[in-house]
Amino acid sequence: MNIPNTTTLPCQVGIIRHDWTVEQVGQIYHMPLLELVYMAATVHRLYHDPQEIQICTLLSVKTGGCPEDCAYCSQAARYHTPVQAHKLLDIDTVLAYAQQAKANGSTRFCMGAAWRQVRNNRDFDKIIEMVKAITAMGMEVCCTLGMLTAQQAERLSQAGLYAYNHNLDTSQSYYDHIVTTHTYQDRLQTIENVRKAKISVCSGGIIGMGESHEDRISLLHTLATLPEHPESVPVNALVPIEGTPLANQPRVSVWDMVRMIATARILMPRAMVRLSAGRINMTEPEQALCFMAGANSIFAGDKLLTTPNPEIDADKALFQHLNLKPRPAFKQTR
Ligand code: SAM
Ligand code: DTB
Ligand code: SF4
Repeated sequence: MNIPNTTTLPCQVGIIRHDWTVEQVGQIYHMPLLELVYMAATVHRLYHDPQEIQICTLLSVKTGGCPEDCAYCSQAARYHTPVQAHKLLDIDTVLAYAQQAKANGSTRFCMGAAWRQVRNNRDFDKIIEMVKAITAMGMEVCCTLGMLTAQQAERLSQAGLYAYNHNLDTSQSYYDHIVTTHTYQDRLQTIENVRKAKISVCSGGIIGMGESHEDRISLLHTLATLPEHPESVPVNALVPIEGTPLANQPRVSVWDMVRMIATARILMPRAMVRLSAGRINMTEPEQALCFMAGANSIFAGDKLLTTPNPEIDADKALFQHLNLKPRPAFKQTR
């Protein structure tokens, strides 16, 4: 595609490609910011209705006590964080949250559990029941439960699970600065298991963990060169958590969020790009710039998993000011 008035790139944009080179990703990522936003906005309009934003709600169905050492996470048992741990919530409680999320306009409900991996036990049986019941309510159901085997992915798929979130989080080479209790290859394997079970893949990352621009470029390159692009790509700004190794990281600049979102949009044109953690610290115009750069999904509700998120009323005002409308559930991207 030729986009007028943009920096000429020695590569094609606007088409679905899986053969991006790291150099090409770097060239896009480092474009002059407004040129980058313009290119991303143009690609966005080829594949999506730019007025539509997907509204998702998160619920932590099992909080804290996780054996892993992810340096950003409030739920890792080894760090002394302010999070109150709890066992798996019962089905009725979760269904009540899902009903409320639907009533507030969410079309996707994402359940998170602080597990290293799923085990074939009663808790997994309960999750399966939750997936069935929330799917029957007409919502897209997503889970993020840690590592999955191919058989477990298949079981979730049979229950109607629409999407599975499993983030790569950062570059392969920076990963062991952040996590040592599982590997990047483990993450890729779970994503492959999810893909094989015909569940939609949600995978993205976090910025602000001390990584370099090259690490961010490498993360985007890995995602954009998977055999199939993830259907959704969450871009999280680190929420620094007291007690974790990353507690004192400086706040991510909005320009970095915009650059990350715009590059993801150009590399993976069909994906839903989610402006995820970090909205609580952003003004309306800053969020608008992220939407302009190709973000078309958010988490709504006053809590993410364990940290605060903008109030429903603030988001309603944002949608009104920008004339945005919620994207219907199960809509296929063109
Ligand atoms: N245990 C599962 C796993 O590791 O995939 C699911 C839950 S985990 C909390 C889901 C994702 O939330 C992480 O991969 C990370 O991208 C994001 N996340 C967690 N804590 C965060 C934080 N403090 N700031 C930004 N993103 C965070
Ligand atoms: C994702 O990429 N971000 C969400 C969701 N997937 C599971 C989680 C953000 C968590 C932010 C920190 C917290 O609330 O604990
Ligand atoms: Fe947190 Fe998930 Fe890592 Fe556990 S595996 S510490 S819940 S990010």
